[in-house]
Amino acid sequence: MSENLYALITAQFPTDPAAVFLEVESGPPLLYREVDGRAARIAAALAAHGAVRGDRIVAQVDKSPDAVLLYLACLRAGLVFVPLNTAYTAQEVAFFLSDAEPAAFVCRDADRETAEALGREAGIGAVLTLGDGAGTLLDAAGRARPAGPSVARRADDLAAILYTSGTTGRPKGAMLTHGNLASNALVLRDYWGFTSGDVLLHALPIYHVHGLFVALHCALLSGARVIFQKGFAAETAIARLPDATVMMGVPTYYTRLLDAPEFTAEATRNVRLFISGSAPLLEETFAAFEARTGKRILERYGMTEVGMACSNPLDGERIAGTVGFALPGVSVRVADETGREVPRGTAGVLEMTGPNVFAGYWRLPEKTAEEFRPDGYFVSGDMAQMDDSGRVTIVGRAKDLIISGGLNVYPKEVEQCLDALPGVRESAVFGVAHPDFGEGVTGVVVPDGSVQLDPEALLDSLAGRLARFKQPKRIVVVDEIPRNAMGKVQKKALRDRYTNIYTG
Ligand code: MCA
Ligand code: AMP
Repeated sequence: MSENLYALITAQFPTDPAAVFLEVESGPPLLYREVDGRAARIAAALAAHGAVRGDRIVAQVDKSPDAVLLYLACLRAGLVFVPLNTAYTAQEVAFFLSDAEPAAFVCRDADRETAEALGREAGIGAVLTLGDGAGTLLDAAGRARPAGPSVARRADDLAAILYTSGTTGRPKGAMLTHGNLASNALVLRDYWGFTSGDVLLHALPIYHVHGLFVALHCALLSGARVIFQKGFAAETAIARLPDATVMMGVPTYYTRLLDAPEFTAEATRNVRLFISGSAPLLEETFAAFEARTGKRILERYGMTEVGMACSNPLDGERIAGTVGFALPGVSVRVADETGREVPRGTAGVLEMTGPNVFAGYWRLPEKTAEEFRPDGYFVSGDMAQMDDSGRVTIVGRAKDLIISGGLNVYPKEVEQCLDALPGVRESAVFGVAHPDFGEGVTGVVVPDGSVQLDPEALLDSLAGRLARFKQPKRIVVVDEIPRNAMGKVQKKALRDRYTNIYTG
């Protein structure tokens, strides 16, 4: 029997021919009954461009029903979907193309010329745009004979590669299998009680695990309706909340909602569940949200490499500052640096194993081996403690990572860009509390004396090199960077020194 996630998904579709999958801000909705036919045509158009099962398809496209259909078409055809953040610059995309070696690169209409140049450089067979004008992927799909039934896949066949950056500054492709995605999706649907009566307010981007897998799979596997918004804006979210029963978001969405006076208990009256994740939800946000709406946000914890690992309960107690319990089928432990479990209540590194845990980093077997214990537990790099009941609290990070508005920024990557700028001797990048993004990317640079350094000019120089969300919100020119006796940069000292830079 095929273990293709697509077959599992379509088997759950509602039988009601009028059932809506995606409701968009303008234009007709995408009905469940239309999904398979349209995905089959896109699959056929990709095949016509030479894509065969196991090939990667890199997509850097705007959020739209067609983008979701492209993902589903890849699953259906046994292709490996590789979504990219739309904020990545051409320079960043060039790396992903050369690393993933896709059969096709699907881009936005507006990026066509640059994408073609990048595609030629990386030797990619097909560069396609998702628009519906002549010559686009959808144009070809419209004229294609739909592909046959979905391609048989085993649980350990790859479904997607999602890139995450790393402490070395080089992004790594996390390989997720059909089995990884299916197991996590089924668990979440049931754990959070999704049914066909649910209406999910979806404002997340669909190039990350949160918006693409967690949110969409819960809806697809329950036949729920999705209010599919282009992106998050408090005003548009509040306008549609009265029609929703579930909302998922990063903490910034919840703080921005709370900043809006029109966000009231009345606006949330039909919502049975608000879910937060991707970054720590401050206890004060949890409390303010409950005070305003009478509802307790359910916080969960996950990673690109493992999908969701822990969640506060749907029916039990949701405790602010904790991420709840290991999800069914997922084993989680808090361990010392050798992988030995530490006593309950003691802080250590969070590790996990289960059918949700990824198959390794694309073409990086050594890096993969480094992140797993011999008994198969994946080392998350997050510091946590577990109480006697198994409830997990994230207490910090062992990895040098900043999470800004739910997006990960690895300081090393930003430092490498800053160090390459004329006049910079060295730099250090760190995260500091930020009222909107949770953490604000912050940099200090030491001049080499060759030119006068101006923080604004430095920021301008980063524009083509780094996605906007990775660029420091502030750069400070300093005489020296604090180091310990071993010469290691003291990031903690920097975080302490600039702790109020955004909060005044
Ligand atoms: C945009 N900007 C950012 C960010 N996003 N800067 C820092 N951090 C960000 N996250 C820049 C913009 O380019 C702009 O720059 C300025 O900040 C403000 O733009 P604004 O329009 O306010 O931004 P936005 O469009 O509102 O975006 C903020 C956002 C968005 C809504 C918080 O970043 C977002 O949707 N984040 C969610 C990310 C996500 O899905 N994470 C899940 C990863 P300027 O104006 O100066 O040019 S999956 C994951 O982590 C795991 C698996 C898990 O557990 O879920
Ligand atoms: P990503 O690499 O984008 O998948 O981000 C995964 C990281 O997000 C985790 O390793 C954590 O550091 C962080 N994260 C996700 N959910 C939470 C949460 N609820 N609380 C704290 N950190 C979280």
